[in-house]
Amino acid sequence: MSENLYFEKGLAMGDARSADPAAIEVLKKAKAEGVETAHERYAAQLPQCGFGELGVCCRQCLQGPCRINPFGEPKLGVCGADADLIVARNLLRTIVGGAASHEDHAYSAIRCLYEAAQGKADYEIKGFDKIQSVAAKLGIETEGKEPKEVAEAIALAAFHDFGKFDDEPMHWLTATAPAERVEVWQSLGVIPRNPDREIRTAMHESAMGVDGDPVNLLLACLKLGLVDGYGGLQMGTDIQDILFGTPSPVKSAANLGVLSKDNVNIIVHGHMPEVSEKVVEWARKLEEEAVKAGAKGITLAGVCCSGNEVLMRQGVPSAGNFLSQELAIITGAVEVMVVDVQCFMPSLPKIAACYHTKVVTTTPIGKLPGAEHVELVPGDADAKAQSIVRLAIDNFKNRNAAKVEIPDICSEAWGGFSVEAIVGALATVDPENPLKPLVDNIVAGNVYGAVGVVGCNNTKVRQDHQTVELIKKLLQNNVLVVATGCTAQALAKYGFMTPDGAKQYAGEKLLAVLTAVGEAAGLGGPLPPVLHMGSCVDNSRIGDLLGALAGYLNVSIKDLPVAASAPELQHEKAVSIGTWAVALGVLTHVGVVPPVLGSPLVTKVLTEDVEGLVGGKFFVELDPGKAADTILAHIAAKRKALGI
Ligand code: SF4
Ligand code: MSK
Repeated sequence: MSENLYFEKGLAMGDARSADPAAIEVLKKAKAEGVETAHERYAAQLPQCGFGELGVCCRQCLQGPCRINPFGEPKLGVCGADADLIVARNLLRTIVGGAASHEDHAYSAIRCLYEAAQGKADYEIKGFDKIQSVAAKLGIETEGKEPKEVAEAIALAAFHDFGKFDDEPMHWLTATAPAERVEVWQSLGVIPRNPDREIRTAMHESAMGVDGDPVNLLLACLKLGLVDGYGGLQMGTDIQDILFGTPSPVKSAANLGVLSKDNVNIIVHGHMPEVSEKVVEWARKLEEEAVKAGAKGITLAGVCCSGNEVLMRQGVPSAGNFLSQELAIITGAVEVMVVDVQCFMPSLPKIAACYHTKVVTTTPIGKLPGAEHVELVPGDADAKAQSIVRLAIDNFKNRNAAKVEIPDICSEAWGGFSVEAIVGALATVDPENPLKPLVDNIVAGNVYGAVGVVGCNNTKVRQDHQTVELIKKLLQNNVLVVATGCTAQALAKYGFMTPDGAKQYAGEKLLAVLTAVGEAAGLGGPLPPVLHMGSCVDNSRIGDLLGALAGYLNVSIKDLPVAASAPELQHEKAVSIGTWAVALGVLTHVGVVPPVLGSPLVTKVLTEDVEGLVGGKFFVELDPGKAADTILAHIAAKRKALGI
């Protein structure tokens, strides 16, 4: 069977939990072996609390929990807070959670860069081009300086944003975002000054007895979206590219079939490339030891955004996205799953205990009872990564062959489409003016518009289904798609990230453009119709691309024929990323109902009124076909307004 038909195969298998035939196979194995997954735990939660679903439950003080009845009484919490206030406060705290996760992730990368620049960390700085471009945007002098000196100055500039106490905007934001956006945000009073300070203030603002104005709280949501965008995503990506290099196109593979029954299998899972890059480096160096232990070698694979990071830079295949993390262990073939921060389920050690798999935690804030803890710090990363790889090799002998079943399902997948790589490919068509071929094709309607599709899986919706159906329709209508996060891994599984995928899924006009650029760039065929731009923090790459296009056309991002979508979001981070996208001026689709419907006011501001302030807004649509129609209509309206 053609790998591109895996999605249809999954649908034909008729499993409401997943559209992925590999996942369905392993879910059957799990059932036969009596292993519970997130799907069964979700079923056990049903019906979920209606107050929680509407966002009208408040636990902000010990007089609560208070619940507002949208259909009757009570209408007020003990302190007098109504549904609008409770929903707005809860939303702000959700966005704070997302922004804090990304910011803390970025902070770890900055710390690692700082120590690497001083020669105190086990990391070589690889991204020399990125040092130049980031220094240029920050106004850091590079003339006559060693790259390490500049890298140290960049790390200090980042620390400065986290440490400053004046009321000036954070420098990383003003150095990155289009000036027009900065002006809009300034006029609304939502520019972050210091990302840590804004997180503190937002927690204070949303505490019992502080901000009682839901609209003011929603403005704080916008501010925290910008904290996420610039203090998390942008800093994270910039610094990680400096440390590990800016990705360039690379061929890889995706789905559980990337695991090997003959090799030691090591999975990296989480988000921090400081951890995953080191594990990859040492797994490659210690392959001989695995052979001595009776394996044919070592197979590395990734899950969630650690998987995206090492796919983008190292071509390491992806074993799957968020809802496949437990399934990877249930194949019975994984010696070690290494986790760092974010998106690993607390269930993992319990599932691993049914097999021989060892789960290894690596950060002081991400521990799991039942896992082994090997703290991987920059100054001792080599020794720690070696010990993790050796743990996996040593564990190979404990594998129970009778329990190993790896679905023979995986697709080729290309990754590595950083903005620099995309501009590089376009430069093969027009070296003087690389963005011109893309913009000319947008103007001519050959590329009707562009959509960034991001985010997670969610047990509430069939794994990958909404994502794939939405993207199929957009591609048929000649919309170029870029993807990150678990959504990118979803699309990778079904052949959307291959040159053949362009022939199968792209509309005629889009296919012609992808073919012309792909051939000029020496790929010997079309560019994939969905460009893998990386992990969740790499959404900043999409922001950079939008900024460059808007700059080229001399318009605001809000005027571009573009949209964003998170068809299967689950994490707080997806909400904070979406808020940043809206602040950038982008129409943003979500395919899972967020807990805001208990407040008609909040719902109206998010889906209507905010557009008048920043140009972007949210829309919720669970039907992927209808979501595609709304996005296409939006693109049509933007094209008309631009006169194209
Ligand atoms: Fe109830 Fe108000 Fe306390 Fe919330 S802050 S739990 S609404 S009394
Ligand atoms: S890992 S945030 S489940 S995309 Fe970035 Fe995937 Fe969502 Fe985590």
